[in-house]
Amino acid sequence: MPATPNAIIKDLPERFQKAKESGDLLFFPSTIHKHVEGGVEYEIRLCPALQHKPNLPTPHFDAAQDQKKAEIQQGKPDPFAPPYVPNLYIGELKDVEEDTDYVVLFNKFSVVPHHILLVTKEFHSQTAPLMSSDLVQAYQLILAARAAGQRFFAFYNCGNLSGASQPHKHLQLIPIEGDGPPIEKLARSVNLEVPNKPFTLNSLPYANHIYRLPSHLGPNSDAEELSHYLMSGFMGLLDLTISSIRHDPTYPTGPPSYNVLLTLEHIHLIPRREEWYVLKETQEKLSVNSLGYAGMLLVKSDSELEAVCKEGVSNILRGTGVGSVHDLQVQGNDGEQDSAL
Ligand code: B4P
Repeated sequence: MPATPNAIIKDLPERFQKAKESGDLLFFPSTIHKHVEGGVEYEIRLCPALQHKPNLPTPHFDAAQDQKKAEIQQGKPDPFAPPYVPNLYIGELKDVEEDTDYVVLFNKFSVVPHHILLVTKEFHSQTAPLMSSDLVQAYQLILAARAAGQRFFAFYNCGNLSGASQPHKHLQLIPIEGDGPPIEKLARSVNLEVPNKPFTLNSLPYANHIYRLPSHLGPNSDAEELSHYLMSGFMGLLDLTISSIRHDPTYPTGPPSYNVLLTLEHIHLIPRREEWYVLKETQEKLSVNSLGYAGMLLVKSDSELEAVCKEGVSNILRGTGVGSVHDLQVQGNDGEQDSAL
């Protein structure tokens, strides 16, 4: 029996506690370090306990069009397929418009309490673009959290070079304290001349494409209206992302990789060309996923923290992202407006 987004959000604290106490959910304590650079206050999360979590090899998502292939490539069962671990299973959601089912699970390796995964019930590949139902279900969870006085945002690591480690299609949602992730705050400060056209944050040294959702979207919006705005925004950003990638002559072959951030107010798409950044100082490899492009990086030791600050967060994000061709996109009228900061 499908649950509602409100019921999922309401049950999180009690279920999280139970999952943690059972030992099925592993919680890794961390501390946040603020790092100001180029006018952005980045959040670098130091989590030494994660050193003991093995890094999963990145699966080759391109060939993983079904669950069995994905399991063979990973050399182990798909953790997002049934039977679900009862303490990690929160409930199911159904998108009636698109007749698509989802399961909501706790992230087994949790750094932020109440970090959840919105997983397609049938196997779909993590290289596939988001569909209307993916966006609507994630947005409805964000709205349900807002109604309960909390701020959540969703992210999607799409493709081999995006920081993803599981080939079964999943979005992730985490709560955030204060008024949002650092890069979202920057996006919010932009005054748009044309309200429904994508824009870019020019002060960031990598290609980024952002769409502002209309402010009237809320708990009273029906799925059809949400789908209309979320999909037209997402498709416009995806075109620009592909265009940014096409302008990079050395971009690796294969399906494009990119990160998606979905907040109450914006959709962000960031094209990716590298999963890892090698820190000059220590030669350590830093994995960057969507959260990095929200302005939230994860490090596993004091020396890594120091090396990241020395290297500069914007150099790291430029290294794993793609160069901006915003001016060409505006001249070519590729659907992006001239902006911002
Ligand atoms: P992916 O999209 O495939 O990859 P990811 O979020 O980059 O996490 P990754 O697995 O690469 O872990 P990492 O060491 O970088 O997402 C897969 C998700 O499924 C992850 O959340 C993973 O933990 C979860 N998962 C894997 N096996 C599972 C299972 N059997 N059952 C349920 N869930 C399972 O990072 C470690 C953790 O820190 C991740 O949760 C990551 O999302 C989180 N994290 C990274 N940066 C962070 C930041 N700046 N702030 C807070 N948390 C951060």
